[in-house]
Amino acid sequence: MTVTIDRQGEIAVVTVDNPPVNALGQALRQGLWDAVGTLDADPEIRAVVLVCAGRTFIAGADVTEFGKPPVPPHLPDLVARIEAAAKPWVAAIHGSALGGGLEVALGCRWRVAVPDASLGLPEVTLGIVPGAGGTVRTPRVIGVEAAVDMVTSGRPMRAAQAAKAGLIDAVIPGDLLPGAVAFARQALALPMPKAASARSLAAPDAAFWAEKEKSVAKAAKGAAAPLRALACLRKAAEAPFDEAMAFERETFLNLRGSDQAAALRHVFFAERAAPRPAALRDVEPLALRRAAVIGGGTMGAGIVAALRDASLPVILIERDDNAVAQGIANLRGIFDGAVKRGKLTPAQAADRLAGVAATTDYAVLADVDLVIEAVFEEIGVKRAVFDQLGRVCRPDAVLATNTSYLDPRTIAEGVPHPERFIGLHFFSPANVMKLLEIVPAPQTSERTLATGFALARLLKKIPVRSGICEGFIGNRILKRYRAAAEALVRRGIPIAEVDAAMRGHGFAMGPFEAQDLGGLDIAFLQREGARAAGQDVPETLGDILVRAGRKGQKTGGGWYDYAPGERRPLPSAIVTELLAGAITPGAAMEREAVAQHLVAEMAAEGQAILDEGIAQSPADIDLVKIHGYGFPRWRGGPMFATGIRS
Ligand code: 3H9
Repeated sequence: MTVTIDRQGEIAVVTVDNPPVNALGQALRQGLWDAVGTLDADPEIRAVVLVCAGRTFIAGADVTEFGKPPVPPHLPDLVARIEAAAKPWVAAIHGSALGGGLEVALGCRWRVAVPDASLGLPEVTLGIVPGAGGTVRTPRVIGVEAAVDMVTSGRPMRAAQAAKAGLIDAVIPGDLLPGAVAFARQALALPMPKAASARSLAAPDAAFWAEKEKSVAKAAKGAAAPLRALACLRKAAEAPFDEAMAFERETFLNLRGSDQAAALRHVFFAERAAPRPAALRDVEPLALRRAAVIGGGTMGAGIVAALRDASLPVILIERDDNAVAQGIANLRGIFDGAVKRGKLTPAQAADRLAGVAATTDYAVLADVDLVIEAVFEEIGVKRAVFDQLGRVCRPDAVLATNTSYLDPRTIAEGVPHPERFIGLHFFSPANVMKLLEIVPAPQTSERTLATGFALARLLKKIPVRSGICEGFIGNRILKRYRAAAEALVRRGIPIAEVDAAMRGHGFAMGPFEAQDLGGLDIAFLQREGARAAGQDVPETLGDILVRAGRKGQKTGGGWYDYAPGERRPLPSAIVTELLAGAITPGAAMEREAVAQHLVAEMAAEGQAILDEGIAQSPADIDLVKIHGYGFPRWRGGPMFATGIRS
């Protein structure tokens, strides 16, 4: 039974129970539709409390229905029916009231929520706009400006903020249901508030909309839905209610069938599947209570911060007292930065730091459950660390190496109980970036692998399993992408054109600007290492620049010049001269063709990675590029964008 009715005197309690997230599938819509009729006809009942069983209030429309023809009752009609009911409804919210869930709540006369509830209209993140009055009722309840912010960003609000904005009428600190029933009883004694649809709003002027269009377009980076949502909000402010509803519905239906919406749904489901691979469903991971990180440099400190954000106590090991002090300073820098950006309070930052014990003494690792090594990317240094870990750690403690390029098999050689060894490739800054490549070695046990995934869930990261190859999934595709971009430059396409093409395609940066930011020297040193080891690695354009001292922004120039203290790339006459001998001008290329060519190159490498069994699915490759390399989410990743699907 999805919808049940219970009577508490003059108050009816309608309970929705549609696991896992009470999504508004057809059966639930029908159940609520019928409940309105039943309760309207019940003379004993004066008000209705709508509450949900399980972990959340209604989390939205059922996204799995989006590919199919809509079946009545349609959500906008259901919301209108609740709003027009003879008995007023109170939405009692816990967990998340998102999308259609919030739209149903907006059809209720009152909304109450527990303190940790969150309320939002995330439709734009799925490539659509709210389709059941979200853009029309929300500005009537919280004002146009706040509604624009909420709908075009898709960001949810916590209960306290929602109460301040007027989106909810009360925060219920104790048990939700009795609190909501008591609220309903008291509310009945007061004058009935106007339905959201009947409220008036102050329409802003044209200058307001022009400015919002600019800022929304900038943040959207090519995604269509945020601007369409803004158009709906403008209609809601300027046209009568019914006209605005019709406009929103039409916009919703058009976008629902769009490529962008399909891509964003693909990412939505891929992200939810990634942390729990089917193959590991029955494998119990090791419980993680205490962790250690070896190395407090940029990467190590970032990993410590990520572990502390998940409330794990952490031991940080460095090689001498100076390095210990530097590691602590790096951590302090991370937490202070979070305080400055308003992400942590000073007290929380102090608590994060207090949970780190930094030392040079490996003996204290005797009882940790997990050690992540994040020292210098050099095989000898790493093996020396694992030598020590092998001696002091519990035989069941998971020992992980954070490496981008080294072969985990070589690092693992000689580690006692090699079944507990695993590669974990974090992305910098490790406390911010969502991607975690999980790289099992041949002897890695299923339990160790499952622990890697459990760690990702704990750190709220997107884990992707990778087989062993140079660069794993992400950096291997990056290498191909960069080589293909260089090949275009060799054919005479200007560097700035290639970057502009990728930005125009939705990337935050083009391949050359990104190299200037990160530095050209790391990849150069790697190529040099391979050459020294006798491999045949052809000279790249990047090599020419590094040899001329151009390592990127940090040296004042790389692919571009930079004015002192500035980050704006300026086309460089020196680079033109340095590369002149390597360029053979060919036919010009449109920007869109440049972008499509480079995405196709990424996808071709992705296909090779799949064929070799390095990646488990095209969706995994998409997640890697989206979460680690700035691939535009609304294109679904390189595999989805080129039609290679699971
Ligand atoms: C909308 O409402 C449009 C309307 O305006 C217009 C209509 C006309 N549908 O995330 P989790 C599944 S658009 C179907 O791991 P959590 C999910 O796939 C919608 N399934 O849980 C997973 O399945 P499985 C606007 C859904 O506790 C399981 O539920 N709403 C939906 O970490 C658990 O998910 C949203 O965008 C759905 N809507 O987080 C909200 N949502 O177990 C999207 C989830 O088989 N949802 N599933 O892998 C969320 O943000 C999170 O799920 C939530 C819970 C915060 C609710």
